[in-house]
Amino acid sequence: MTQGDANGSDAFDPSVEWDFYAKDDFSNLGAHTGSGSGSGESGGGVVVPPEGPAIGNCGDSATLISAVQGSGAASPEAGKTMVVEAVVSRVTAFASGFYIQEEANDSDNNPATSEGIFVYNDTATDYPVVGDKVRVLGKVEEYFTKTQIRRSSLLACGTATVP
Ligand SMILES: [Ca+2]
Ligand SMILES: [Ca+2]
Repeated sequence: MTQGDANGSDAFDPSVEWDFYAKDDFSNLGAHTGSGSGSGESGGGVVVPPEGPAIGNCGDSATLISAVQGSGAASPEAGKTMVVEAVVSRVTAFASGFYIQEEANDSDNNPATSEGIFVYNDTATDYPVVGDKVRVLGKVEEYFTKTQIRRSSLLACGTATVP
């Protein structure tokens, strides 16, 4: 019985530890919310819209490469996920990517903004060929002072004259 009382004081210790654990739990909660909400919601059958824009269909509105590039040294859109649609002008498999160029009528007629951009293939192993019109969804990044788009998905949209 006296031992029971001692156990009672033992129960106090875990309660002190519980306070500590609650603190631990709080920071874990922050980490959990990110991964937990994704798998939890999909597990529950709730459709979670993907982050950022969807790739859409060929011919849908897209961000102009000139807007992705901007007129400054670094892209004003770095870090964002965007969709562009343009014509493949060069394929550099050794650099794991290809260059795309806006169609002539998508040019902003501003020589300070580039109409071309490098698309880094990332995990994709297929390459378009020069003259393919492609619609690319990906994250805008600065890579060794050059702006690139890290390919997440790609739609083939036929062929076009290389601008
Ligand atoms: Ca275009
Ligand atoms: Ca331009």
